[in-house]
Amino acid sequence: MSALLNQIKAGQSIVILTGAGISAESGLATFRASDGLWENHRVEDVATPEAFDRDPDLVQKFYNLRRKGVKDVIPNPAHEALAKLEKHWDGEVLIVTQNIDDLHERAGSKNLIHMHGEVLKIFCTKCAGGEMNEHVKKIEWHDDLFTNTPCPSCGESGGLRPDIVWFGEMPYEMDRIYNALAQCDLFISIGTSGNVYPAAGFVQHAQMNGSVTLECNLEPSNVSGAFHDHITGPAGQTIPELVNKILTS
Ligand code: BV8
Repeated sequence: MSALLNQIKAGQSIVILTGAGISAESGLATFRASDGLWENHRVEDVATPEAFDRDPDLVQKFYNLRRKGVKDVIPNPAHEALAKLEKHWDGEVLIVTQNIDDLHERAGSKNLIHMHGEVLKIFCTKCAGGEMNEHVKKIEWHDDLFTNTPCPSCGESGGLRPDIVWFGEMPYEMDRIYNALAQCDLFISIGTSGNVYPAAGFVQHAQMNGSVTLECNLEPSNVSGAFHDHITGPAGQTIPELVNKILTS
C-alpha cells in the first residue's frame, strides 16, 4: 500500500474522483473496456446535444436502458469504503464522480458532486429556457422517458431530457470542484481511464497546490504519469484496504 499515505494527517482534506471503474464490480459496464460502442454507436456520438437534436428517440432509448441498469445493481465494497471514510475521517472528504449512477448515494456518501449529471434525474429544456446547469430544476425520474412525455411542470412535450452532461456541454459545479482541488491535501482517482476532460486534468490542479496524488485503477490510465503513486487492482478489493490504511494513519 502506498507509502505516501504516511504523509496524510488527521483533519486534512481529501478529494476523490471516481469513474465507471468503481461501478464495474457492481455490474455496470464501463465505457472503454468494451469496444466503446453502444448498438454500433460510439458513446461520444450518442451522448451529445447534436445527437439528441438529430435523433431524440435513439438518445432517450440509450438512457432508458442505462436507467433500468442502475436499478438492477447495488453498491460494491469500494462505494461502501468511501462512505465509511467520509463518516469516520475528521477532515473533509469530497467525492467528485463522473458516474451517472446513484451507487455512491446508496452506499451512504453525502458530500458528493455528480459532475456529469445523474441518470435518475431529468429536466425540461422548455422550463429551463435553454439553460443547462446545476441550478436548473431537476425532476427525479426512474421510468422510461419518451420524446412525447409531457413535462409534469409546464405540460409541454418534446422538452424533457436526461439530466446528463453530454460531450461539448459544461460539467456541473466546476467552480466548487476547482476550489476543492486547490485546497485538498490528498487527491485520489479511482476507476477512470483519464480520457475525458476536464476530469482527466484534475490531478494537475491538485498537484499544483502541493497535494499528494494517488491513482487506483485496474490498469494505467491515460494520465497515470501525472500521479505520485498508483495502486493497481479491482477497486472492490483495493479501496477498502486503502480506506482502512488512511483511517489508521
Ligand atoms: C467540456 C455522461 C467545456 C454521458 C460523460 C471536441 C469537441 C467538444 C469537446 C471536446 C472535444 N475534444 C475534447 C473535448 C472535451 C470532451 C472530451 O474530453 N472528450 C473526450 C472523448 C476526448 N469533454 C467534454 O465535452 C466535457 N465538456 O469539455 O466542456 C469545458 C472545459 C473545461 C471546463 C468546463 C467546460 C463534457 C464531458 C462529459 C461527457 N459525458 N458522461 C454518459 O454517461 O452517457 S463522460 C463519460 O466518460 C462518462 O461519464 C464517464 O465517466 C466518462 C469517463 O469514462 P471513465 O469513467 O473513465 O470510464 P472508462 O470506461 O473510460 O474507464 C474506466 C476505467 O476503470 C478504466 O481505466 C478501467 O481500467 C478501470 N476499471 C475497470 N474495472 C475496474 C477499474 N478500475 C478499478 N476497479 C475495477 N473493477
